[in-house]
Amino acid sequence: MPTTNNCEKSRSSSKNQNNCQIKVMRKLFNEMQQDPQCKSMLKRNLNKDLFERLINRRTKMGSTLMDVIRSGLMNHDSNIGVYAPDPDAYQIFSDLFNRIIDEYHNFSATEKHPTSDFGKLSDFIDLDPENKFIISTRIRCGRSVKGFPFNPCLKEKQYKELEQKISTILLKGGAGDEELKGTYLPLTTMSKEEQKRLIDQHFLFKEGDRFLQTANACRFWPKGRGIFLNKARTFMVWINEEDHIRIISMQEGGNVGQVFGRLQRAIRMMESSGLEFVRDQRLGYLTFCPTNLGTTIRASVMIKLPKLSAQKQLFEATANKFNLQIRGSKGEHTDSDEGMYDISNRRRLGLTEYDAVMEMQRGVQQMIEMEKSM
Ligand code: ADP
Ligand code: CIR
Repeated sequence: MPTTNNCEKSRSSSKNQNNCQIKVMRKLFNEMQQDPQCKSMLKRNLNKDLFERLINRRTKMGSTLMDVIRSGLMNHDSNIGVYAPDPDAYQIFSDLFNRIIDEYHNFSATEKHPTSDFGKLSDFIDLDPENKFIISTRIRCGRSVKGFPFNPCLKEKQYKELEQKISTILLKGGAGDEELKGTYLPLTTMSKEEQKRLIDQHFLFKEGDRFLQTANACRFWPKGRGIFLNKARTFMVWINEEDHIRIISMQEGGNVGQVFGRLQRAIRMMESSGLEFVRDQRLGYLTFCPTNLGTTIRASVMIKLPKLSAQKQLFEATANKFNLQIRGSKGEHTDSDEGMYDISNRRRLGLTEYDAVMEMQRGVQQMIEMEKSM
């Protein structure tokens, strides 16, 4: 990882410090552009001209270009390399974000995200009724609470305020819906063993993600962070990890309809609680990472496809054909364990919630058919 110095770390509007930050940013930018190993969307989309054009811009909250690109400058193995330090950044740095958003979601600068539509639940099926391929199915979405900035601009007090607001709603919520009832476990009081167990079971977020750390998303950790989860471990909410809120529905097997139905009930419960979420006219729900904009939905299966995955090129080409993303078995930036892969819809913006989940369903259905015929 490239190094940075102290002056880069301080957020200040004073001219000297600003010049110092710009000097560091130029150096890191040049290092990234010259690194043949770096294949990130940041590198591809931020040319010298655009870099110089954006270098002095600031959002209303004082976020700079450095706040947007720090993670990509310091992690040359980033896929994307940018984050929005606050909601306004999508506007102020739109010349960079729009290019990356178009490349990732296939959503041009003139397009508008459709209104929410979860469609007909009965169209979603059990993808693996004989339990031969799919270990589990998970669908998650993210939400940002109105009136609060994103991670790099959140103060310690605001992390705690968000945690208090969201956990109170969750502990009260779920009236009449047993599956949505549960307990809140703050990270501050969780033992390391319990934390490891929950991570290994795929319920809890991992700690120390360097992409998030360098984006200034882990300040005051573990304060204000935690997980709400139901008894059956089929519904959970992450508080203040990458986004203010991550709502997750998951269960063993391949029943997409049951998982999506539970997620919809959880979203309705949160929406009727009085919490207001940040939604942009053009970009849909706003999130910290531009890959999560729009519906914010990532619908995935944890799956074993030994024959198809042995043919790496065909496996990847099939995923691309169906707009799917292949991740390792312990989340993003991890490897596959025992031939297990996490396969999900890649696009979340420019399509409805129904379409995002359907995109995963169709693609995985096709992959299972291919596996069976091999
Ligand atoms: P996110 O889904 O929020 O983008 P990650 O890729 O880090 O974040 O995944 C979070 C956790 O969810 C990881 O432990 C990952 O293995 C787990 N996970 C993802 N999809 C599934 C699935 N279908 N079944 C079980 N666990 C899953
Ligand atoms: C990266 O650029 O690789 C990290 N900041 C994570 C990006 C989001 N995830 C993704 O594209 N799969």
